[in-house]
Amino acid sequence: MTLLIIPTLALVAFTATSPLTTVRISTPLTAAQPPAGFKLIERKSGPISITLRVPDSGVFAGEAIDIEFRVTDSSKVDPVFGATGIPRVVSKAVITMPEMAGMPEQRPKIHTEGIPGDYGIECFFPHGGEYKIALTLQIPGIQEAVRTDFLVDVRDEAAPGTRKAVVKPYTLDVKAKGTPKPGEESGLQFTIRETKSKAIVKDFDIAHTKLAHLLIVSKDLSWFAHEHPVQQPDGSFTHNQIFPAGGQYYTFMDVAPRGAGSQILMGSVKVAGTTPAAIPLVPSATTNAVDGIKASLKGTSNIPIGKSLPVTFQLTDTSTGDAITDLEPYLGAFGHLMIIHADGQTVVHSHPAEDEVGIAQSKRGIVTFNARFPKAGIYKAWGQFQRGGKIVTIPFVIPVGGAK
Ligand SMILES: [Cu+2]
Repeated sequence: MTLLIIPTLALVAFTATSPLTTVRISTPLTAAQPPAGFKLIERKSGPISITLRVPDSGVFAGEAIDIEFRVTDSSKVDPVFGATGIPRVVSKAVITMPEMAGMPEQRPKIHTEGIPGDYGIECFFPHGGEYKIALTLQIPGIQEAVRTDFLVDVRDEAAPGTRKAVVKPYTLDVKAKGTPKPGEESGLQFTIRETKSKAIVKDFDIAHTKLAHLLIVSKDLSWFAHEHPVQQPDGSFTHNQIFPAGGQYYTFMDVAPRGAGSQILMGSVKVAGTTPAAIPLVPSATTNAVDGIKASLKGTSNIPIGKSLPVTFQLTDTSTGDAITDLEPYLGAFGHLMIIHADGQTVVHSHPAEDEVGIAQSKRGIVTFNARFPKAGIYKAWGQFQRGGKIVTIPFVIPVGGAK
């Protein structure tokens, strides 16, 4: 996906003669200096300096955070206060994940801080990984926009109770028509609201050809469905799921409220009737065959926690043993991989590698995903592929971090 930022402005790219530099500033403490505890990343364009402040304590997924930056003019240096902060800069930010191409971008709000030249980007990172913050600054007195970007490493969501309580920007309500019964249409309704205003979110960016992706799993993760609820005029989404049996089910809505990036919102549904005995999650072999496709899983031994890594499905035809070369795009990609922790509380963000190499490999039956496992434990993974107009779902159970 090509990101176009303010196409009407002439954008000044930083050239080789003004290389982007990352420096630690060690000037004496002044009023314009940030409090201790921040890593400063500086970008320069002529006399203009843009410094991003990243907390030393880290940036965590699942927490709203203002990431501040300061814009200064080094041609105007005050002996006490240092380079002069530039007020009234009109800034835009676009946040993407380089390793997850094709994800909806975030366009966060930027506000001015109390000190002239200081600005705050209102960030919320839905999951861990490396994010790129691309800034476009319209600086008073400078005709051309200044454009630069910063990479910020976002840690996985902290374990509950280890960080101060956080308010997530969106909530999900899941309702059913009465109590759902096995084998009957359940009339599920999913309503996404802004947490603060409680307003129903109606406007979403499309991800993988859909406004919303819904995963429904039984509590023991033995049963799985991947559906696409339909948006209603009031903004909510509906889906008539038919459940196979009684018991508790987890629902995960993957949606991208306009400009906010992809968010996975959790809910649950109770289905009437007896709950079948839970099927234990036992690490599986690294090959599995479903509906004529044999998948060999690569890259899942000794998975590091909290690092993005490639997970590859090597697909062969079970009858001929040959590599599968006739995969069809499904929801805009050659494969989808969904991974959920055994506790049903953590969904692994996974995305097909959609670059040229990834696409060429997929046409030879080698489909690679980027995935990231935020904590130790047993995970269930479902790879989905389309061949001959039919979607095939191939499950695996993967232990991470010494789990057995
Ligand atoms: Cu989907």
